[in-house]
Amino acid sequence: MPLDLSAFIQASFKHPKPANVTYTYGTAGFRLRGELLDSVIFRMGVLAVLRSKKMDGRTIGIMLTASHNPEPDNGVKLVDPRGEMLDTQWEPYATELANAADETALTRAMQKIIEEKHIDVGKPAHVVFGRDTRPTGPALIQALTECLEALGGGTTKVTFQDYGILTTPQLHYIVRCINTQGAYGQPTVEGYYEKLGAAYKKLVQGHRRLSPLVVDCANGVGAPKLRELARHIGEDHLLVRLVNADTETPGQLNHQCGADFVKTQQNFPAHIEGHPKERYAALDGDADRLVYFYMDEKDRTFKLLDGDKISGLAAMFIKDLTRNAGLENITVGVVQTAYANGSSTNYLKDVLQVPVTCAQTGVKHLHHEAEKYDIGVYFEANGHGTVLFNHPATQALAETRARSPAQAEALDQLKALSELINQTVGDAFSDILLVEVILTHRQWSLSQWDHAYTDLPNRLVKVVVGDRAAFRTTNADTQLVEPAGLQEKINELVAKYRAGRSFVRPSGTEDVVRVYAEAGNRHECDQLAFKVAGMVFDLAGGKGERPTE
Ligand code: G16
Repeated sequence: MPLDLSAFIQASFKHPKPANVTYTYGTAGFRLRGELLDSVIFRMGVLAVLRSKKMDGRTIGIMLTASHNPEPDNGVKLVDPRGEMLDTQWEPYATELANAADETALTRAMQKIIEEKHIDVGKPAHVVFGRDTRPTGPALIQALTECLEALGGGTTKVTFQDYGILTTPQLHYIVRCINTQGAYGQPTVEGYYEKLGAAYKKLVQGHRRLSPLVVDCANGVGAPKLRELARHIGEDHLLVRLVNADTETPGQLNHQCGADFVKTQQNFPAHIEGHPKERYAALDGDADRLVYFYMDEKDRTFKLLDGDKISGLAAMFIKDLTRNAGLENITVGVVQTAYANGSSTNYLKDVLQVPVTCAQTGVKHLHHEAEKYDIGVYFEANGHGTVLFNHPATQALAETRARSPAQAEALDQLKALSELINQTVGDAFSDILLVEVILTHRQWSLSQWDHAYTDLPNRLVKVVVGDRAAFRTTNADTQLVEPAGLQEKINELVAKYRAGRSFVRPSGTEDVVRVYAEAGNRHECDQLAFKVAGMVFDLAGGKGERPTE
């Protein structure tokens, strides 16, 4: 049956592509200044509809957010039926639709997808969407709605639902719930709180509650939503105090605060001075990343517990539980990226003795690697991650009969953990609850958790260059292929530093090139990072100020 596009083409005239912009699908979808995204969001409605038809009418999600980026930016992430990121094979289609110069090119691009993917356009499509708190969100939602309404006219059977303001992981959760007909949970925000809250309470039952957790909410959507979750769980089990929770004042989102700020600056965010007795955590702008931090009691310095520390803690706890549950055949593995601190990798391999895989940056890459383990723990150092339980692991949990009370308890706890953890994508809320469960069980302070291993000093520097597309990497982002010759120069530098390591890659979310370095001591690490950054700046037409220590 041919697709009736007359209403759609009329609607598309209202959302023309700006002539001078080329859109690139990055690490997590399209991301740039919100006012440049009207046509892109309109067209992502098309992609979601085609993807849903291809998947036999299963629900596809669209999240409007630019996560850790500054407030004027916005972006779009597409969610596949099981709640994971859009299949990477479809990314080129997204790029093609976004860059189609006019309606003729747009319909041609649609036709190409239909033909190449053998899509039966007579199939129904269902799309759900949400947005974060950015000021450009409502207008972009309007563009998306106009697309879906126009495509839904005639015979094409397109239905959709606007879930309003959500965290990114809440939308991922809802998509999975809808597509499993509720087996994963109720497809509502209430259902999400219910599922996580019930599992959390079960896991901390009978243990002494920890002191309050002060959470930097990046002045984003995490603030109202974490408040709701905490209310749902109740203060008897979880005490949180929200800081940087202002979603009303313009310009505050991610400004001097949030997980990305804390991780990259390695410092306290605005409105948190740091007190040795307090426990702190930070979310990013769409609440899919989490880092913890504290002030060291002895030397009163800032200490960071990033994604690597969270994955070490989770792997340690889960490994212990699988052993106590008698599930020796279940493999627990960890997936990291090149940004993982060298000490964390050593800790995982040598102390915990778990297999470790290194994946390319981007949760979409880590997620699929983690699926290869029975229980796959994946975290990026920036705090983005989760834990996946595959079918054999879930089956073993359901079918293993306990022969002792201790074994029964471990099995129950693992089952509750698999409910507590949002297995669709990295989720700062579910990760907070996971960390709090483990710390509650061990009655550990943040500093006791931190003592598992000592991070090698590390540094992340952003360099603005003429064209970041000139940078191409290989080997899970650890080596540069282009610009030619630059990797050799980096290698020469690195060889001069004890425990030195450095790599360079183009960001897929910001218009910068990222330089990462670590070395045996702070001084050498900073020196290495800025030498490499300076070299990148000089050789690749750096813009603005040359990076200096
Ligand atoms: C996104 C991705 C993450 C990635 C981050 C930075 O996070 O989901 O996997 O680590 O961007 O990517 P890049 O270094 O390419 O800019 P978020 O939280 O911003 O959506």
